Amino acid sequence: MPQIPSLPGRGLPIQVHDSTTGELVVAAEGDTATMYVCGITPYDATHIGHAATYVGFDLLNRAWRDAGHTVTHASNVTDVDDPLLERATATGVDWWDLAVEQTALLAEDMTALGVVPPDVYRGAVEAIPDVVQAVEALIEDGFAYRVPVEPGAGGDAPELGDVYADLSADARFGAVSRLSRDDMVRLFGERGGDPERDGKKDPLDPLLWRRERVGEPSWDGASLGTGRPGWHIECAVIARDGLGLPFDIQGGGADLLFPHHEMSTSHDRLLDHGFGARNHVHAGLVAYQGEKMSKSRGNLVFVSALRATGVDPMAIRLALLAHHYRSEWEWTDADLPAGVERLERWRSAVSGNGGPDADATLAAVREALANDLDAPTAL
Ligand code: 5CA
Ligand code: ZN
Repeated sequence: MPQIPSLPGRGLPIQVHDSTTGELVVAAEGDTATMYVCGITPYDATHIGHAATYVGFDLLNRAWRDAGHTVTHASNVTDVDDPLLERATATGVDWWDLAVEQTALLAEDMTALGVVPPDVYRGAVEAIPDVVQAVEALIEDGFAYRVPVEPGAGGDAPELGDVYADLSADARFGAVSRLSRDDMVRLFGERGGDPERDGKKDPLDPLLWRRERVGEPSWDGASLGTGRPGWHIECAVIARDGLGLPFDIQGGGADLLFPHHEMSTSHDRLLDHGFGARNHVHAGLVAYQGEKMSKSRGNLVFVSALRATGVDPMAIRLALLAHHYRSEWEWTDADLPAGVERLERWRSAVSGNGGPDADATLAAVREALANDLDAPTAL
């Protein structure tokens, strides 16, 4: 936990861009403010894209505190999912060792960058009993159904099948991203979904519980049978249990708007017979060498590698904050030296005694941050 300085006076109400309406909203209206920020899938952490997203939401956390809110910030670690298992198999390491090592590295990097840690922080694996109960409740209510598994799957109770959410039960499905049906089907296939799976009622119906498969880890699923959780229900349950429903903001990188946040909000709506997240906020994706920085493409710049060169992590933080959280930008060789130069200039400026009155600067910084966290202007 970094030391959080308190400043004289109070910040303005913070407006942020809601991805659903495209409009600025004051997402937290009461004394408290709640946000769920999707955490990493722990392989190949922490690249500059992850760091930009987490520093962006850290700015929201700090701006909210400065505006007088008591903040509760919840997050997860997707410590069992297809991409993690695939990477472990491809590199010949134990999937759990990989997850533990990369989760620890994220914590080290976030600490170095001064990111205030989440108040509620849970792994997919530790949330399994709660996910199982939630999926059982969805089946009970008629909001989820079983799909037969292929021969050899499902351990000693193959007849139980995998479980999928029935999106037709949620009249408001689609209200978060407001995408066309064609776009939804395309993105679902590109981002971890299985539109081609036989036996589903709708190609978009998302997996809630995947039965045991040979060579994959599985856990006791009570009436669901042995297996592991789907991705969206993991975040829906951790957010619900950590923050209560509804909560103020669901956040992450822009790649999570659909299907992940559309689906997890839908799950929370059905679980609560009401609401999920009130607002959705997304950080722009950072590119490198002309393409989105991503684990699957491998065009990565690691925070830990930059730290290993001896650079002050606060220079990395400044390099990230020089870009507006919503902009899509490309990390280049010029970013880090600019952060280093700014840090040196600031440190030398404040190293003497005295100086001009800071009131006008503080007011201007608060005004910039209240306007959709405009960090470049604030810097
Ligand atoms: N575990 C899931 C979320 S539940 C996941 O998306 N993990 S991740 O490791 O792929 O990404 C972690 C966070 O970093 C997500 O919020 C994601 O949107 C964000 N992110 C990933 N790549 C980039 C990028 N190039 N630029 C900005 N943010 C990114
Ligand atoms: Zn998530």
